[in-house]
Amino acid sequence: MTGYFLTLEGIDGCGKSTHARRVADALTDAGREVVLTREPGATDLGQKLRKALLETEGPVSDVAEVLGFAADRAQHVDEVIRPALGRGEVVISDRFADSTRAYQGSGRGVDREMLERAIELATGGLSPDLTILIDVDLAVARERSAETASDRLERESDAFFECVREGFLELGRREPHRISTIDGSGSLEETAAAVLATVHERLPDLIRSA
Ligand code: Z5A
Repeated sequence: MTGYFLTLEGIDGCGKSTHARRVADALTDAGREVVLTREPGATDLGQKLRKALLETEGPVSDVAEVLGFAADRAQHVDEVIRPALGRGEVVISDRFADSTRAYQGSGRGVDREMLERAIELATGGLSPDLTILIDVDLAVARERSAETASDRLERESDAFFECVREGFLELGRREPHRISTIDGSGSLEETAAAVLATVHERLPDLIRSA
């Protein structure tokens, strides 16, 4: 059986963790082995890097931030993602390399070539079969994530998050064959139905070969 790699992306509070769980449940019900995972923090090393990346109070340089997320991703790919794909499982990751492109690239303004070199090093060229980008405007995202604790990145300005959102949308326009952009501003059920319809349409073998 072929392994598949799906990622969900979007700004904080767009609903991607909720919809990643929904897709995982639907594919498990269809008889697939599913690994639901996330970045940063899916491994033991990743947990420590996540804490450092999101909770450090002192200064963190842009390059250190890029390399921190890259180190988390390298361990994630090596320890979790590649082995599961090798076993023919479906890997669903809540965030992957597009988050680096949007947050560190469009948000922080880090040089694109440098980012792509770090991504290539961390992933060894592994790219998702399908990425679902859940797009919501900032007001909706802020309302949805209002009750969760605020970390170093979540404290960034509205202008930063507008750049990150636009960065994600630009990635969707640039790579429409891989990235499917879904309007996440409707109800939970409406968005869940749109996400599942996209998975069925883009990866018909995923269900057929179950
Ligand atoms: N980061 C980075 O900068 N560079 C990188 O390379 C990587 C990450 C990999 C990780 O934060 C931070 O790391 C993140 C980007 C950065 N920082 N920011 N800002 P995290 O893992 O702690 O959190 P997150 O991934 O940003 O988001 P989240 O808190 O997990 O939220 P979410 O996944 O987008 O949303 P949710 O938890 O699924 O939903 C939020 C609520 O909305 C929840 O109560 C849902 O029931 C509700 N919801 C969801 N969908 C709907 C709809 N359609 N209608 C109504 N309500 C809904």
